[in-house]
Amino acid sequence: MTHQRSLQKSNSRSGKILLIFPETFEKNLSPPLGISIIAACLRDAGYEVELWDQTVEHRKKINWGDYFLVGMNLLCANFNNGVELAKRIREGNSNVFIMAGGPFSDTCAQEVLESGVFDAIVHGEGEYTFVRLAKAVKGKKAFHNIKGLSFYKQGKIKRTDDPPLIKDLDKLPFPAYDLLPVDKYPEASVIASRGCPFSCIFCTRGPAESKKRRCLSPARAVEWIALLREKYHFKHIRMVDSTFTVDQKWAEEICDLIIKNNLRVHWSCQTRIDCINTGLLEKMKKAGCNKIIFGIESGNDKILTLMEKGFTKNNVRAFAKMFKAADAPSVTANFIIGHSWDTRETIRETFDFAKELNNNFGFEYRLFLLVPFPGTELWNNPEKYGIKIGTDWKHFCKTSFFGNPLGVEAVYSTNNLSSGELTEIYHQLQNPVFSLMMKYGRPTLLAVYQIQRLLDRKLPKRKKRC
Ligand code: B12
Ligand code: SF4
Repeated sequence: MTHQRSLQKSNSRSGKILLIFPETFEKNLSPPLGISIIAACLRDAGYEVELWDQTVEHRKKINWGDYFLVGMNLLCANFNNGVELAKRIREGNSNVFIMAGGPFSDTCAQEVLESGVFDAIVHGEGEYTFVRLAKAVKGKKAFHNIKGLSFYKQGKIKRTDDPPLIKDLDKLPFPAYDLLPVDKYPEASVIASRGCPFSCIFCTRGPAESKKRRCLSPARAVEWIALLREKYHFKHIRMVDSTFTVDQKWAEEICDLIIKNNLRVHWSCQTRIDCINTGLLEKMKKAGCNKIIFGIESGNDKILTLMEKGFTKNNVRAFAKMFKAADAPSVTANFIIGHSWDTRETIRETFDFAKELNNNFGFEYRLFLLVPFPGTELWNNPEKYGIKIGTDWKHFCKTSFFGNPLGVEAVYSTNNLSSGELTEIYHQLQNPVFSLMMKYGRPTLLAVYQIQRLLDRKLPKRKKRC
């Protein structure tokens, strides 16, 4: 039925557009970039726009009749909430045109459209596509030739050609921060480049990303950081580029400009151990970088090769030595457990490697449970990798040490480990007692674990994060 509604919708008397980040199990730590950059583009094109980040403003008084167009950012984690919200919006305004974009919509357009509440999906980068679509919907014109969309046509889902990647990122406006309650976020994020040329099989990159990397000019990137520091008074900025230092000269220029402009900001970023050198590490620290996150992923060389990571444990050790000799920001090493080829033994190797880096080089480490997100090489070829993937979207989200680990469940099983076993191992890893279990064996440590739980009950409860 959705497909028959589309063109009559713009009869709505209203003239505003609302972009929403539907609620998930945790709050956004920083203003969501995707919808707020699109909002700025729409405003530049003359539309009246509002933003609602439901993760930080649970309830908001909204008169649905005011909008002719609503757009939502959908992740696996908020797809179900997005559908429920879209149903409520329709009850309040049956003429409204409802769109979705973001990682889940981009990779699972069929599922989103089959929910029956969305009129169209935007694939990839949404900035220019959404402005074109708004124009068509407002003017009651056909939108079926606009590139980068999926929608129902004559009962079938049609996907139009992909638009070209945005060439000049400097031409995009900065996010419309003034439309968000910025004081509700502890930090802000900046994306100075889009894309990553590497091929790790578990990685989705993100809808605005591809193998081809595009960068803001260093001057524009630093102007963005200065805006957040000086106008919005954020003290910490997370650079959310997939791999910040692929182009080391470019990264160094950004650092030079931060230093030259005396921005006095703390920032973090993520990159790879093979995309960095001593000079850059030291320059980053001088420019206020206080943490670099590296994806190390496994403590087993064979698995590193099979996942196409492109480096070995010895490469990591060599990097760690370089890091130790330099005046560098602190390092967090991310590991994933539950790769297709993981066994209890290789997970032990991963855990031991994390400890080795911690003991010898002071790296913090975090262990994530793998999630084969839609759009990854793993998701596209489960048989090839010997995994069976479930589709309970609410478990395609809680992956990690971020937030509350309770409720995290493996959404897949491998040839070696069932989803139950993976979940169990993950939860054991959340507890320091697990390290002893690795050393002394399961039965002894399960006993220690039970004793610890009994002791825990006598201690005051830990505060929940969200
Ligand atoms: C920064 C970031 C975070 C930050 C901040 C998020 C925030 N909003 O403030 C933190 C650390 C908090 C975070 C948390 C999580 N994240 Co996160 N995050 C990212 C990251 C690295 C960058 C997002 C970003 O800002 N991109 C830049 C902007 C410009 O791109 P964009 O958001 O994709 O938007 C573009 C398009 O998608 C599209 N678009 C987006 N929305 C809309 C809406 C409409 C209407 C339209 C038309 C178009 C459109 O147009 C935009 C502009 O081009 C991405 C990976 C990536 N590179 O994208 C992962 C990513 C989005 N996160 C992911 C996940 C899983 C999570 C967590 C669930 C992790 C966890 N805790 O277990 C949580 C959930 C967050 C929540 N609120 O519950 C996954 C989502 C995968 C999926 N299919 O669902 C991603 C893709 C990374 C991955 N693992 O593959 N995240
Ligand atoms: S995991 Fe990191 S290095 Fe690998 S493809 Fe994704 S963004 Fe690039």
